[in-house]
Amino acid sequence: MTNLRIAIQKSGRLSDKCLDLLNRCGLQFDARKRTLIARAKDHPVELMLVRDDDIPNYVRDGVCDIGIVGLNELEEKIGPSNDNVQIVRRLGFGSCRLSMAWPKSKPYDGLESFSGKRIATSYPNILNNYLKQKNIVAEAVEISGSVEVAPSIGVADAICDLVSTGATLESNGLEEVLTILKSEAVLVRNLRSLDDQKEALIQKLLQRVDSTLLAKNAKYIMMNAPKTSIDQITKLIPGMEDPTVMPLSYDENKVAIHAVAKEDVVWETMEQLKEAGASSILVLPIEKIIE
Ligand code: PRT
Ligand code: ZN
Repeated sequence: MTNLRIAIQKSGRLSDKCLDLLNRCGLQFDARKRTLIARAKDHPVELMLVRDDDIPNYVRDGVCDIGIVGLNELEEKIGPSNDNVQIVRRLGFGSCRLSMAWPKSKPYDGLESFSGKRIATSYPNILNNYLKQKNIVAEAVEISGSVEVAPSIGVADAICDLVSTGATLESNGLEEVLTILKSEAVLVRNLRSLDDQKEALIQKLLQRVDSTLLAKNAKYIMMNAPKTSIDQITKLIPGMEDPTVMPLSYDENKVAIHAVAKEDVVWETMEQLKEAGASSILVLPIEKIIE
């Protein structure tokens, strides 16, 4: 069997989170040296550390079997549907949006304002598809970095770029006016080049990814509560299923409630639980879940 090859970003915003996810799935790599290929400990798996721009094509062409990449990069490089590549999981990190932004100093009057204008972007394919869909004729000016400075230096009238907090647009006098694509890191696979053993390995990896994603948001919650408030209390906990309710030896009017909450338990929920009579409330992280 040849090794299963996984491509991730060598060095950038997604690198550490990708390595962390794979570690949690039981795959350990010596990727500190940041060589092109790192072999996993105890598994027939290789990690390819590359630029994120190359990952969609590597997966499409079978250079790698699996890749983790931003949805923005995937859509730009190979489009939303490709016979050879499938998005198998959305991973919930690297969240951002591809948006159109317009200089605050100029009047903006809806999408029509972009007609006949030059729009700087690193995502010309996504932008051109969008403009075509909306029947807007405008020029996409491709720029590979610092897109946000293009209007101030006269290279373009507006921009189309990734936004996360909005601080970069703000500090360049730009206003986000339209979102074209909501993005996050996705796990993609090649659909063709896999033998049975690789296929089995991918299925195992996907199960572990699911467990990891489930555990990441879930919390284990424990508390004591008056018997009379059990119903009220269990309704307050987000995504709680089948709590375990146990008698307390020292107080027959009270019980201990233990449960897995499928979502984070925020301070407000804990305060409401306290108001409903709960005490000694503990919220603990969960490392792994298999359902
Ligand atoms: O070297 P390589 O080609 O591998 O890396 P890169 O420089 O192309 O990518 P990198 O590491 O910057 O980003 C990798 C991926 O992270 C992107 O493809 C997105 O899927 C995701 N991501 C999430 C982001 C952001 N958030 C983000 N905020 N990528 C870029 N930005 C940039 C954006 O371009 C803009 O310059 O951050 C700035 C805006 O941030 P805010 O917070 O000021 O709005
Ligand atoms: Zn890149």
